Amino acid sequence: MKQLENKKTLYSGVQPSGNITIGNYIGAIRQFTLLSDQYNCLFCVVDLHALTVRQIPAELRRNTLELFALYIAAGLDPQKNIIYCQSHVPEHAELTWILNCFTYMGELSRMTQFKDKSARNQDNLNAGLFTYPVLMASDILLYQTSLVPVGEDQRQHLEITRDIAERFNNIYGNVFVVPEAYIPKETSKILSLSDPLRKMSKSEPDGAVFLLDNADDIRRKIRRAVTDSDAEIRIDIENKPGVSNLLQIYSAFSGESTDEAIGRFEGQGYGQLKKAVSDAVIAGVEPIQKRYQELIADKGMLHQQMMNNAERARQIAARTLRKVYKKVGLYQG
Ligand code: AQP
Repeated sequence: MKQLENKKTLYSGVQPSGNITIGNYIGAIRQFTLLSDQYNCLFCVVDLHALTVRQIPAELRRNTLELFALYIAAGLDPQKNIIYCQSHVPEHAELTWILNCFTYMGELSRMTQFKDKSARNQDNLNAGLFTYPVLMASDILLYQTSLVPVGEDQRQHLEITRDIAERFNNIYGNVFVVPEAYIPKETSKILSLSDPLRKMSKSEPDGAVFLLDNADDIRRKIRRAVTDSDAEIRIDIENKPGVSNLLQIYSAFSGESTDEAIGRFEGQGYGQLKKAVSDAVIAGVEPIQKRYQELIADKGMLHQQMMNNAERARQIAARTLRKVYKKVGLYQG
C-alpha cells in the first residue's frame, strides 16, 4: 500500500463464518471495489470474530483462504491494498484488551447484534459474543481509519467504535482517528429470499444466494423467493420487502438504478422480474467465480500473498499499539 500517498485510510472486514452471500458482496465487498482507488485500504478476513460462534476448525481454515481468494477475485488487488487475516496480526487481540478497559458493560449490552446472536446461540453465550464490538473497534482504530464501509447491521458497532476512540482521545490526546461509517442506503441490507423480514446471512443458508453458487442454484433460489400477492413492481420496503429486495439485487448487479429498473419492469409479472434478477446475478458472479477458480488452484501463491500482506498490516498496527501502550503507562523500557 502506498502509505506515502496522501490518501485517507479505509478499513473493513468480513467473517469467514460460512460461504459468502450476495448480501456480503453487495453490502460490503463490492463497495470496497468501488472505493479502493480513493483510499489506502485494508481488507481483513476477521477469523477471530468468527470464533464467537462455534466453528468446525477445518471449515474455518478453508473459509479463511476462500474469503481471501474471493476478495482478490472480486477485483481487490493485494499489492495495492492490504488484504490479510486478522489472527496473523496479534496487535488486534492486544489492543482489544486495552480497549476492553475503556468500554462499559452497559453500552455493550445495548448492541442489537449481541441480542440477536445470543438468542440464536443460547447454548454458547460466550463472553466473546458480548465483547465482539471491542475487537471490531480495535481492528478499525489500529490502522487510523477514516472510513469503514459496512452493511446496516454494523452501524451500531461503528458508533461504539467512535465512542471508544473519543473517550480514549479525551483522556490521552489524539491517539486515534475517529472513523466514519459508510453505509449506502440501497445496498446496506439485502434481505433473505425466504424470509424478507430478516437480512440475508451466511449462517442462515435458507434464503441466501452464495457468491459461488452455480447458475442452476441461483435460478432455483430466486424463482422461489418470497414476494407478495399484489403484482406491482416497486420499492416499498415496509409493505413489499421481497419485491423491493429483488429490485435492489437487480440494481446492484445490473448497474441500473432502482428507478430505471422499476421503469423497465413496468407492466411485467414477478416471474419476469425473477428471471431478470437471476440473469443479472449470474452475469455478475460468473467472472468472479472464474477468477476465484484460477486463484484457489494455486494455494501456495495465495498463502504467500496472505503472509506478505499480514507483514504489511503488522507494521502499521504495531505503531499504533506502541503509542497506546505508552499512553496508558505500560512500561516499555
Ligand atoms: N444481508 C446483507 N446485506 C448487506 N450487507 C451485509 N453484510 C452482511 N450481511 C449483509 C455486510 O457484510 C459485511 C461482512 O459481514 P460479517 O461477515 O462481518 O458478518 P455479518 O454482518 O454477521 O454477516 P452475515 O453474513 O450475517 O454473517 P453471519 O451469518 O456469520 O453472522 C459487513 O459489513 C456486513 O454489514
